[in-house]
Amino acid sequence: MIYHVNREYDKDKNSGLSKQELSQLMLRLSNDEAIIGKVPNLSESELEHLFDDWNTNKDDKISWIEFREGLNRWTWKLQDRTKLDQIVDTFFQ
Ligand SMILES: [Ca+2]
Ligand SMILES: [Ca+2]
Repeated sequence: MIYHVNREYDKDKNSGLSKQELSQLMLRLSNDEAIIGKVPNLSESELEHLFDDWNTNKDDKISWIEFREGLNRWTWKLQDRTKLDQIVDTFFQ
């Protein structure tokens, strides 16, 4: 699923996401919880930082591998334990 999304947003089909393509992809994810869970809206500078962080080989594009690994790291970093507990509690009430 994520792979498909990544391919779909790789507009120029160079097997990587440019900063602009990543921006469009993250916007889509922030508006669609069904794909990977809620992704927060990102500011320009946050996206800038995210791109640099995920682009581990510094070739100006995010490959599928980089995207997947970046997303994994990022999700853990953003994990809000209190919020998560609240959601789980609500779910089981
Ligand atoms: Ca591309
Ligand atoms: Ca890269």
